[in-house]
Amino acid sequence: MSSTPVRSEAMPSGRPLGARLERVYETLLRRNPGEEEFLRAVREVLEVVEPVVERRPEYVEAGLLERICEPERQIIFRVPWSDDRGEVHVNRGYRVEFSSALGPYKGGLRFDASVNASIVKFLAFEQVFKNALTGMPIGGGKGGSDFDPKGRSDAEVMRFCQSFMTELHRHIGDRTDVPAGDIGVGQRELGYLFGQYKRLTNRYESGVLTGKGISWGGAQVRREATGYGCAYFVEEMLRTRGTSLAGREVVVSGSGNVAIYAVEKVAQLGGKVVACSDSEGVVHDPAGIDVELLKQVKEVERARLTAYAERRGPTATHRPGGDIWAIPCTVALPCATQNELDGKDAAKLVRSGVVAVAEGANMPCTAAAVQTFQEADVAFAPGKAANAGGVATSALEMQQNASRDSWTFEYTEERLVEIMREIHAACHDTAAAYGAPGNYVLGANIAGLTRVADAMLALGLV
Ligand code: NDP
Ligand code: 2IT
Repeated sequence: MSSTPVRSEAMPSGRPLGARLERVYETLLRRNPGEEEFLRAVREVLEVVEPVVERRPEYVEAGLLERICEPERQIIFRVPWSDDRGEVHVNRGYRVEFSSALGPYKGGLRFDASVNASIVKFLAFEQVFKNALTGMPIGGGKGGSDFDPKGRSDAEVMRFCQSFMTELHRHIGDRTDVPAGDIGVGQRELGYLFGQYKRLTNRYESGVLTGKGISWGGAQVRREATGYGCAYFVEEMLRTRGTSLAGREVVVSGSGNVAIYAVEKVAQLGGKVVACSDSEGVVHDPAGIDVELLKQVKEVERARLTAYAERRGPTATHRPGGDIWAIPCTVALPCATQNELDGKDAAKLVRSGVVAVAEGANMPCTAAAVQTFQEADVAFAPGKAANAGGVATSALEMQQNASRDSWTFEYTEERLVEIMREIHAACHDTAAAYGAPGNYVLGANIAGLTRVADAMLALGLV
């Protein structure tokens, strides 16, 4: 796994587009120079759009393609804060409010040194289609900062979050824009952000953020939802092929929020996760990852994966800088970050007999990797479908906040399972209806796009 997020393979695939779509893309290139991640995310959608506009010429007349690629609003702001020694730091904050056609802008905040305008914009763009696929009333947005919480004290993280929210609070609200977590933003950060929002506005407005702690307005299952949802999506893909996760060896990259709960649900569904990773190395544990130990190390102690390997005993080995995709498996779940699995990694997985790959992370597979999986007839689920369980459960949290209610874990998980089945069916059936059975990339993009586009048509030229 590379710790550098952008590789040349991160560029769009370059498959030809029709003349009109090529013009849309040229405008995009001119307006967003060098923004590789954003350009690839849009190109992936444009590449499957041709048959849609043939069936729906009114989309073209209404300028929908041009509008859907341009964020409604982009906010960039300064975040000054001081560390424990009194030294001043200045970070950059972002919130890209991409589309509010289906509901308030909705999407996470990422705190990581690699965050820049292209990354936030690509994540916001993907979020629009992902959120549409959930069938819930949520638009799409994303935000974050190039602040890295790793190695910072709680007090430093709190001061940073308070400064970040001092600016962000003017732009968000339970009916306007509802952030949540993402890389580097978990319950600790959300707590400090919510506390500052509450102080600045003098309102206990629970629905302004999701992913909150249970005692201060959070919902059951939100913490688990992305990883659980990803495992359920894989189970559905395998079911359509007459098989299941039971008895399979699975590799999950990352060891953060998404990865931990993907590991847990795969095990509950009868699979065995034999490896996970972080940006420093890989843990190979052929006896099966001990998820309780993983939670203790990563969530409670905020320690590194080396601590897991030391305490797990002889079954586990830690390989600094190791290559997780070289470990044999039949199901692979990339759950760390963008562009972590390239064409060569995909070829290795195909050689080792992988039958299903689902993106727990956002855009972890390069365009070349996706093509390799599709050519080898591997069931491949793009992130906007496979990891949509997180944001869908955020929408359930918003529902509970709006009605001042709280649901049980069991009931909420049932809702999540139902939502993931519906997303799978929408992708699967749309792909078949457009003559590309089994192509979940095409199915997800077209199903998401048509939901957003139909709402935009109804709302007029805004
Ligand atoms: P966390 O911060 O909890 O965990 C991120 C994990 O990925 C860590 O193990 C981290 O290792 C690893 N990682 C981060 N950057 C890199 C890198 N450059 N190279 C290699 N490994 C890296 O984040 P989440 O689990 O919340 O998010 C993971 C992915 O899932 C992201 O793509 C996110 O956008 C996506 N996602 C998250 C959702 C959510 O609800 N949280 C919902 C849907 C998608 P280390 O500690 O060494 O940095
Ligand atoms: O990428 C994502 O879907 C998230 N980080 C979760 C967004 C949310 O609002 O729950």
